[in-house]
Formats: sequence, C-alpha cells, structure tokens
Amino acid sequence: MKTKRLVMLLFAALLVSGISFSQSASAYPGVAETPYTAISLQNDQFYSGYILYPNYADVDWFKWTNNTGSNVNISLFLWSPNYTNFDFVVRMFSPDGSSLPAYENEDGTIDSFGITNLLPGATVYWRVAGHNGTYSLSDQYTTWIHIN
Ligand SMILES: [Ca+2]
Ligand SMILES: [Ca+2]
Repeated sequence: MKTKRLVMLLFAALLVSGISFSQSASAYPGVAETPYTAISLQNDQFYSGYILYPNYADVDWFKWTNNTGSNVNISLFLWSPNYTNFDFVVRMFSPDGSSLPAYENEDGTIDSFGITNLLPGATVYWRVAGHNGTYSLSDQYTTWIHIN
C-alpha cells in the first residue's frame, strides 16, 4: 500500500511537471491490438488511452526493447482512474526471440510489475485490457515504463 501511494505521488509530480507525456486518444479499437502493432514507449514516457469495448474486444499492446547495452531492472505501471480497473499482461522475449515467462497482473488502481536483469536486446511487451470486462468511454488508463 505504501508503494502504491509513492507511485501515485510520483505520478502526480510527473503530471504537474509535464515530463514526457505523450498524446492520448490514439489507442482505440483497431490500434495496438496485437504485439505486432504495439506502441513503443520510452523510459518514463506516460501513455494514456481508452479501452472502449468490454471483454477484450479492445486491448492495447505496448513494448520496450532494451537497447541500453546493459542488463537493466525495469518497472511497469498501469494506473486505472476512478472506478475502472484495467489490468496488464506482460510478455518478454529474449534477444534470440524465444519467449520468457508471461505474467498477469490483476491488482486494483495501480498495477505494477518489476523485471530484474533484463538482457540487452530483450523486448518486453505488455497488454492493457479491462478487468472482468471493464471499459470506459470517458476514463483513460495511463501506463509507463521506468528503468530503475
Ligand atoms: Ca486497441
Ligand atoms: Ca488492475
């Protein structure tokens, strides 16, 4: 709970400072529906979007590739506003393309997932979807990746 509060404070601070806040409303049905059309995010780049249809009819995929040349520890975050509950599923691929274990997060308002020692060249994908059919025409989720 403490961690979540810290994350919220960090989120609020970044919102106020306006750091790397990407434009929203470009993720909708037909966009970012598969890992092949995933939206690339940079470190600490916030992305807000809508999930407009229930029960996985609309999902948004994101990705980040470790091009730092070193092993890195990363954290993924997903924030659900108001009374919505969005979840993410994380998939990782090693530099040779083989799939690493998947992870599904079903937390509440702030979902987070940490990955340690991600190899150079490895790619992390995460899919945002509604929890138990959650969707909203008015409330956007926000997701971002942070390199620790
Ligand atoms: Ca979509
Ligand atoms: Ca959630």
